[in-house]
Amino acid sequence: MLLFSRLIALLSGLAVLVLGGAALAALGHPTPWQTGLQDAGSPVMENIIWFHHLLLIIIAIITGAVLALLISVMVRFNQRAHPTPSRTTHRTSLEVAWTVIPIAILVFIAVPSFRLLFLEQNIPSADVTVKATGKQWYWTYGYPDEGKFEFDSLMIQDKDLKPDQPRLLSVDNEMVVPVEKIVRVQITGSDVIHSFAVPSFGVKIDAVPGRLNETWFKATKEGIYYGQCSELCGKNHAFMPIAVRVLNEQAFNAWLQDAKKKYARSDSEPKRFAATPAATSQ
Ligand SMILES: [Cu+2]
Repeated sequence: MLLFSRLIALLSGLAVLVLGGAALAALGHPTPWQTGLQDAGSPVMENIIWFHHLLLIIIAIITGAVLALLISVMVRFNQRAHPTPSRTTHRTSLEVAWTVIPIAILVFIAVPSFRLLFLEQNIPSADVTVKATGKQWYWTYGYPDEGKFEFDSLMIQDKDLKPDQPRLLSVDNEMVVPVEKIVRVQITGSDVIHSFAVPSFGVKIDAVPGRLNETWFKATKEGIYYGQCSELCGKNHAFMPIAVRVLNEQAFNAWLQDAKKKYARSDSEPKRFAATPAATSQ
């Protein structure tokens, strides 16, 4: 009974940690003292958070059960309480149990795990395709189905920040997508390996030169979602954030018409490294 109440205390402590963390989290960006994951802005991230909580509960139960066993052994089988030890060395039913129970737990975890992997990797038919190219040290976005335009997205320096712009995350030209639409993101690198990551969408995928990777998300709420390059790519790795602005369909279409004119290029060659002076490796 005592052990049971200890287990409950441990679990409720963990629940406070998880819920407290969730309460501190925000949609689209990290907050000071946040301990949990960022709030979900896409169905995939909702599933990731659900799976994370499920695993945390399973881990807590296992840890509590092992702790209870250890304590009960220490109390019941120490030399004072139990001076003549039993000479038993084998017990088939016990050995079967400690093999079968862990297997059952792993199978129980595997089912939602594979379901989640399938959700992430099986890209539904897309409403919008965005191509993101990682460069030292900024991102270039293109909308291949909407014409040839591309634009560079550079971090805003501290001295140029407006009051509502978070430091090290804000950019001059955001990637823009419509709300409640399937967005396919094609990712590549132009120099070294970068990684395109937006935590609220549950997206993280390498940007590898010479290879086109694909992922997807469906933003469930309008707003601005921040992420960062997540593969060490050289000296300004920390200064190539990702900002995704999610608009309603009408506003998105208006932006698209503007963008086609604003970022139109007179030459057919893509503009290279126009935003930073001659970039070199490392
Ligand atoms: Cu990087």
